[in-house]
Amino acid sequence: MLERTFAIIKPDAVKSKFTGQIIDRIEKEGFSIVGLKKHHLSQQEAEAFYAVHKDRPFYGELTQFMCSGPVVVMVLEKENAIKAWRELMGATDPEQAAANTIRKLFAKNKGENAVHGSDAPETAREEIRFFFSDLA
Ligand code: 3AN
Repeated sequence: MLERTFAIIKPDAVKSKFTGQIIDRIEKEGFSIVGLKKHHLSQQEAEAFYAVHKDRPFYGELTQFMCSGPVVVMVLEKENAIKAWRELMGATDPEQAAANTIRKLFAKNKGENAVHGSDAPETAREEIRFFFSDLA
């Protein structure tokens, strides 16, 4: 089933100039980029976007990091895009991530981990709507 998911290239990877390499990999893996923009999140936007994590101990660190510099937000389309993008990202902790995944190649640690991806169809719809109201 052709599906859409939502992706972010996080501030660490943008700052390190990995944007081009990550986008190149996304296209080589067969995703179509349906939407793409560079955006600098406000603290308020980061808190709203990560509201599901508000009770986690790393919430403050996570939201501050996500507005520490610009990000690239994207809507990706492919067969089973949600699962395919999470597989391509790799595990949250780059030390646990499989070889050749984006996090293995580009992430610094569990917090500064290069990319984000929606984890389920409902979150994908909500996250797409958050940044791309015209594509939701
Ligand atoms: P994933 O992004 O792999 O779905 P989640 O949903 O467990 O991972 O966590 C959401 C985000 O919170 C992660 N992408 C990461 O940036 C951050 N995060 C998760 N665990 C930690 C941690 N122990 N310390 C700092 N940040 C974390």
